[in-house]
Amino acid sequence: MRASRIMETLAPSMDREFADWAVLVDPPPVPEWEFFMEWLSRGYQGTLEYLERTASRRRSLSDGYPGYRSLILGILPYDPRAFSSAPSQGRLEIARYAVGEDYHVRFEKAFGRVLQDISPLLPEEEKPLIKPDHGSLLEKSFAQMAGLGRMGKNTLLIHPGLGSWFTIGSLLLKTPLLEKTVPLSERDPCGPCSRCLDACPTQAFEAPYLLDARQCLSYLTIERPGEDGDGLRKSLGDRWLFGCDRCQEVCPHNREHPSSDSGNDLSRFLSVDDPTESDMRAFRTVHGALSRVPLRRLLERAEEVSRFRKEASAPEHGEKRSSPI
Ligand code: B12
Ligand code: SF4
Ligand code: SF4
Repeated sequence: MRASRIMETLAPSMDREFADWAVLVDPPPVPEWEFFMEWLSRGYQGTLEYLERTASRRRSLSDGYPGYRSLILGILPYDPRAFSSAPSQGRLEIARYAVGEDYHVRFEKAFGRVLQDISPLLPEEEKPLIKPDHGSLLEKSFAQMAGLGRMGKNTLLIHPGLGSWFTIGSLLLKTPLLEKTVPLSERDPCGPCSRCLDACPTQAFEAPYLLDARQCLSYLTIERPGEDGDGLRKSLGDRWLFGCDRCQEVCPHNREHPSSDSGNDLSRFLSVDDPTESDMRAFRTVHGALSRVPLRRLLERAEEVSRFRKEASAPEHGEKRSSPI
């Protein structure tokens, strides 16, 4: 009775805040957990120790968050400014998910408003948890279980209507609600396509659905900026300051998105070759997710790109070095 009353209030609230959403109640362990453990044993997580530390908690909701029974998943599309200009030659670029307000903050605000709506109906002892990204959950696997999409060969969740240009967040409740899921599409989103695997500038995919994070530009520019243990930075190219979108740009499921050159908002690009500290500070104020990386590291990465470009255009260098991206 309580569950259906909460659902009546929750549904319009979630519709208002998210592009799509689902509710899982007492979900079973995620079927991909065994694969996740195998992935860790191969060392593909690199320095992301938190994945190892929380590995057993990632098996199921009850392992990760004992006592929590409802997992409310929300999908937030990227900031539209991420698509208002085509990639701009010569400028430094950030991945589209990082455009605008940090998505962790966007989730906290959106779920915060949902909670305001439903909290009069929740029991007093309820302790809601908002978990965007940093939670001990295999989010894509739960989202797939709820029918919000299927994983593509690029390892990202592809939603039937939204492609993969979105982030996933969750709200956990101890109160059992009613499930709201969509039957998992039988259709494999990829079929014989392998564009993402072919387009990856660092060949970070060992195989379809299998990414070695240590080789991924997103890891190298965000999680491990400034280090060059094994010479990987040479393959970073001169396009990305923070993150990388190549395996999403080529995906046919993202074609419908207004990612063409309509509009002319260049806020995703850093328009100077040698940005000063105050340039970078201002840039980071617009794009909150960049605060995950120390300012000094961002400046070092910008310097690195600038150096690559100078080397590539130096006459004694012989043949012009072309960007791998
Ligand atoms: C660690 C991490 C990273 C690492 C590793 C990425 C990775 N693929 O694992 C790095 C730093 C490289 C990274 C990069 C990016 N990330 Co990230 N990342 C995460 C995080 C925190 C954990 C992911 C994880 O568990 N990886 C471990 C490995 C084992 O999992 P996996 O590769 O996803 O493998 C799964 C499937 O492929 C499947 N599987 C594997 N093999 C097979 C084989 C078959 C046959 C089948 C059916 C299934 C299958 O099972 C696996 C286990 O779930 C999640 C948030 C979260 N809490 O889940 C965000 C998350 C996955 N990242 C996200 C984003 C946006 C990105 C970037 C696009 C950011 C950018 N633009 O730079 C890139 C994309 C790179 C890519 N192609 O994945 C979003 C993805 C949204 C979506 N649409 O799917 C998430 C969900 C964050 C969020 N809350 O929105 N990320
Ligand atoms: S984000 Fe870039 S580097 Fe990482 S897997 Fe995708 S294309 Fe490769
Ligand atoms: S580019 Fe092709 S293979 Fe890669 S995720 Fe998209 S549909 Fe699948």
